[in-house]
Amino acid sequence: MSRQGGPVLRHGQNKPEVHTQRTLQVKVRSSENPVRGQDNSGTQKMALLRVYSVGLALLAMLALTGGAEEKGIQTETPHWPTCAGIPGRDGRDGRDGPEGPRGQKGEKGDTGQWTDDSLIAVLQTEVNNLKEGLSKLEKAASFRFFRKAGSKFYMSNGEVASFIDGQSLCSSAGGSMVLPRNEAENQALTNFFSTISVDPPHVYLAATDARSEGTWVDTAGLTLGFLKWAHTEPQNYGGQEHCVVMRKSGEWADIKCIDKYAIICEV
Ligand SMILES: [Ca+2]
Repeated sequence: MSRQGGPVLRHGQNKPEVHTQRTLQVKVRSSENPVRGQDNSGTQKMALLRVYSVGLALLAMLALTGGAEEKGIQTETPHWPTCAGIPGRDGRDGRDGPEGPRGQKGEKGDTGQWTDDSLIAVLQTEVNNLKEGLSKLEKAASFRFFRKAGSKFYMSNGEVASFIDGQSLCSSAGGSMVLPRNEAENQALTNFFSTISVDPPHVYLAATDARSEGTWVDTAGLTLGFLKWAHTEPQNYGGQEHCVVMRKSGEWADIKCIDKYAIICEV
């Protein structure tokens, strides 16, 4: 039995062609215009080349993106589960640091209390000072003229004598011949001497250069640290002036030690 509408297979013929819709369309178009068929083949090649190029570009983009993600994964630090061990011993103490700045001055403390020993020591010192002052006053009061100047007493009877006699007079009274050690004492002695009327108006000082000309020393042999020479003095006139007197003006001059001048003592 034959099928209607189906292909007829004859002897000597090849296997019947099976045409799909696509092949039929291509065949129809190829049979209609062979030259145009060649154009379609070139167009397809160009289309394939474009698809191939686009595919290559997509692969390159995927490779770059994948590479970047891969780098990100490699740089990430893995976190491993940890387990705390036994704590170690404390380390050694470090060296002392440099000294810090000085602090502010503190408040004044409370006044301390006297102890029996310290109070007795202070009272003993005061008693000794009073005794010394009283002794000086008793000696000074034995003279006709006396005056307190600082810690000293100047005293005189207004008499005149040689240097040697004047030293003996003062020593026997419990004092010594006057000798100013500084400008203040020189001025105090000048003031006291101005109240005494004697002639000539000069007073002996306890200094000499008898042992070494020009080197003025006190009765203990110590070189004087204070001098108050008048203009053109000392002269050592005639090579015999080895003692010194103070004038009413307070200035000094060298004289002969055997000459008689006012005597003032001090204690
Ligand atoms: Ca002299």
